[in-house]
Amino acid sequence: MKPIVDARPYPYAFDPAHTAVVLIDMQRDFLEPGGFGAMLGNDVTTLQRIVPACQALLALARAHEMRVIHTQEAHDAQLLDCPPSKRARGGLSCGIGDVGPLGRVLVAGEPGAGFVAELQPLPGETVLRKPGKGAFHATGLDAMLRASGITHLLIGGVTTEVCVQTTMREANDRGYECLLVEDCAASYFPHFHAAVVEMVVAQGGIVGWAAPLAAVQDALR
Ligand code: C5J
Repeated sequence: MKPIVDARPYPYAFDPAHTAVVLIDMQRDFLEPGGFGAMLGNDVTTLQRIVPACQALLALARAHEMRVIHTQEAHDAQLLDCPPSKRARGGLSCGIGDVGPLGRVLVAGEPGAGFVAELQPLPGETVLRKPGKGAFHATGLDAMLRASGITHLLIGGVTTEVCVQTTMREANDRGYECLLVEDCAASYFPHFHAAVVEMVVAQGGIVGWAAPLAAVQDALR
């Protein structure tokens, strides 16, 4: 019998052998003072609050030998994969590619692009660098998932209405069965987070399912 999560809008059944946990962009640039998110004027503490829940989600995935994918929004050093339009957004005096307190902002290999200390990938887990907001854009994610027989995604990370929601919509359109683990995702704007959860489950689960981490843990007991 497959585990069944008490989810909205209706129960979500999944086989851990065909399920990946996708943790979106839990990077210092979004969660720590001096990073990209803070430079845009955001209060990063709203994102820091989900770190313990994300640790618990990773622990669950590891205990049940689920595939784990950590995505990372970061550009190459020459910014060849960063559209000028993206760089210009926000009108920042120190923006993408510039040197800030956490190194060059959103550039691969710089301290800010790295994951927060509590959520470091383990050997064997996938780190997926992505230049866009969605994890399927300009990456090999779809091919990688299909090659591994992954059909279901448990999704968390930041920020709910930007990279998490974009990725979930991309995945849904590609036929993946997606569950948003509500308390493992966060926005700088809590009302945006709440709105995304409702958007996902509305209309019979038009984008997928949503449930708290405890419901996923219960399903796997
Ligand atoms: C943003 C993200 N918000 N990971 N990135 O620029 O959501």
